[in-house]
Amino acid sequence: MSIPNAGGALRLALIAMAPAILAACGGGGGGTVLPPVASAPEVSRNLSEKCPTLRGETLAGGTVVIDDARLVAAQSPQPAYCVLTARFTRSSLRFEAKLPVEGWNGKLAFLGGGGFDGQFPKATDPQFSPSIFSERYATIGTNGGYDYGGPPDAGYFAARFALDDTKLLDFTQQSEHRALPPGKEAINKFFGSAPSRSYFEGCSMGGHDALMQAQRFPEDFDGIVARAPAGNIMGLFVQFNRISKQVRQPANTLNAAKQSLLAKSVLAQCDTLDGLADGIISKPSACNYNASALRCTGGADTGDGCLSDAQIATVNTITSPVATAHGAWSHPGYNFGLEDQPKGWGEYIWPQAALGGNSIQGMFSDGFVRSFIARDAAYDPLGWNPDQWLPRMAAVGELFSANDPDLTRLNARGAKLILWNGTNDTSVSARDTARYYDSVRNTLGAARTNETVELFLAPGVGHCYGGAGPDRVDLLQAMATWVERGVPASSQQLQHRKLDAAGATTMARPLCKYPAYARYNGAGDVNSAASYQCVE
Ligand SMILES: [Ca+2]
Repeated sequence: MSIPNAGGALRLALIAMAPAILAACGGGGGGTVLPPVASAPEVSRNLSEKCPTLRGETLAGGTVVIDDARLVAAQSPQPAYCVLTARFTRSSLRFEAKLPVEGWNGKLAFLGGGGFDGQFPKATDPQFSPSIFSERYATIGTNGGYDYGGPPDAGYFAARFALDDTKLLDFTQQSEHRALPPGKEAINKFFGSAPSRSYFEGCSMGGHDALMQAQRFPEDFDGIVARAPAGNIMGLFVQFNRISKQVRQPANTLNAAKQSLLAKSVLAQCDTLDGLADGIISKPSACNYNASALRCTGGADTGDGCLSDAQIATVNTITSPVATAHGAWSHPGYNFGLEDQPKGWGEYIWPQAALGGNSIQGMFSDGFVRSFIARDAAYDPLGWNPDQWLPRMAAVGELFSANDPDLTRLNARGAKLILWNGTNDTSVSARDTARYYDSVRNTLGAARTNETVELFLAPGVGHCYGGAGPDRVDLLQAMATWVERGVPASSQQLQHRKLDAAGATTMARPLCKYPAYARYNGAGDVNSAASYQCVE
């Protein structure tokens, strides 16, 4: 559900909530250095000259047209690309391909979108792996099946595209699957060979799309990186609606002072459960916090030093599970931690004046309820009861849900899946991603799961990136190593890193394969990964 670009009043709101969303440009370099040019200048010149000649060519038997192809000069960290855009003639699905004119590594990185899509993903956004550039992948990304012309405003969140069945089908499950064959065809036209390997990486809705590939189109990719994957999208929207209804009532919400009170109280109980008081709860599964410890005497709001019963109910709503009748759709709630931070509960949960008192969870779920479920722009999401819409929920879920734990087909062909989630993500809950991993393990068994899937939780990290904890790790490179050299990501001594504005590492922790977490040794530099062990 990440928000790629924002403008106007909403931009201001997002700046206040999550500076990293807008500080993304140039932030994804990770200190990596582009490799030396591998191809001869002669080849490069040929490709440069060839690039614009692709304009007007057709793909997929004439059903896809390349409507633009042009050279774009290198701009760090990006290499020089032939950038082409192509459109499907019978729908509004479009894709963009970026083809390195020098030193192509022979491989494809397909990029998943974010939020309600409507534009091409940008590999410079921090949720993507820096090896996309340093290893010179060709990339493809789609518009999700429709174009949204402009930054995410009220119209973007309204998601009216979902009233169109073709756009709905593309957005929910088909856009990448449909774009892959003509995308590979364009690569073949340009380079004279198809990609030797095809990988997929995406976060948030792009993580949902990653799981959609793993579950429904397991032949499409050799390796799939699913960051903060919103695969349980139906349960997620039920939970978004439930929480946003609660926090939108002014008496229920927590002002800044009460958010800080709660955050301090949570840390006092849960911070050192991982061996270190660092403001990061690295073992959230052991944090059984109860907000009633902060109850105002009598339960009414008597000031910033306590929480009223209504405010305690809000905390309980955010952190507790929800399920529709018969359990068809469910969600496990959110972890404690970063309750007073812009990249914690501030990012998706707390209401914002610039959003008319709504929250980002509410903005997204209002659009979902109105355009996907009720298909009525005047419908009041505050009155929505999903139990009264179960047939429609089932129909949309058949298209949209990417929560199937049966990865037998992915396992059978030897493809791999890496799951990753920040523990303080308030859009895609780390609990939900862990629950999905557990369900895969229950379905495939431990041995086949280990062959195919690994999950890494990033302590103190918010949605896709940012937060108190170290948030960067090149999972595309980890995936390529797993697929091509047979070394699982968990055996690659990977580290999460926090980077300063210049790209230097300021904090590092080992990646621990779930259910292990990084425990401090009790001695040594707290910012060095060597001072931590992965323990269960
Ligand atoms: Ca800690």
